[in-house]
Amino acid sequence: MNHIVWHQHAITHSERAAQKGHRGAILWFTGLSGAGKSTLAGALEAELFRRGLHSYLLDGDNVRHGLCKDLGFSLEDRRENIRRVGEVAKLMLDAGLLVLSAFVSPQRAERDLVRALVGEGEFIEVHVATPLTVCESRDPKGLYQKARAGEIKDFTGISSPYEAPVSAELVIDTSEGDLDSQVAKLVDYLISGGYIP
Ligand code: PPS
Repeated sequence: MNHIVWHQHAITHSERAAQKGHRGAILWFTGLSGAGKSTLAGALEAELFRRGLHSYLLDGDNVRHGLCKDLGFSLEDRRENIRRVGEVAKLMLDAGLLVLSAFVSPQRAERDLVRALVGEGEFIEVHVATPLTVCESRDPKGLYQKARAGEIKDFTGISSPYEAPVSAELVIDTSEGDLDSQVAKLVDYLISGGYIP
């Protein structure tokens, strides 16, 4: 880091927010594989887009095809995955976007590191708290079956730990209620917090 000096942007957060008509924030969806993170974040993004708001969805499966394709699923690699994604999310937040991040992000410390990267109120942790039994019965990609058979190692919830958030801003169990009401809960949070009109 020697000889590298931070370049100060000419445009402030509040100037960007004024131009866009809403504040930026990171909505960080965390939960087990199959919990419904991508479905929920995708549906929220569609609703934000419909309202003319500026957002972008960062999704674990997609990021692992490019930016993080060199990483596996050891706890160390997952930490690096979340570190990189956190930095990208922070840049997008700087650009004034509502950033939706859908990653298992199983370690509390790594999520807290991302929270610490940004300002107060700019990190909204959404615990997608669908129980393991439900995720496993859904098994949309057949991964739980493979993990149980020992064909996939270090699988979250089976052979690798998941540390649930202790004080997430929002908790949503996708096995209860319907998608529309879950999206409405997220939108209400953003409106009541003054993030979006
Ligand atoms: S992490 O822990 O945050 O770095 O994981 P993430 O980048 O979100 O990637 C999770 C998706 O990768 C698939 N997959 C696995 N998940 C958990 N454990 C293991 N070992 C594993 N191997 C592959 C899985 O499809 C996850 O996607 P989702 O959408 O969560 O089901």
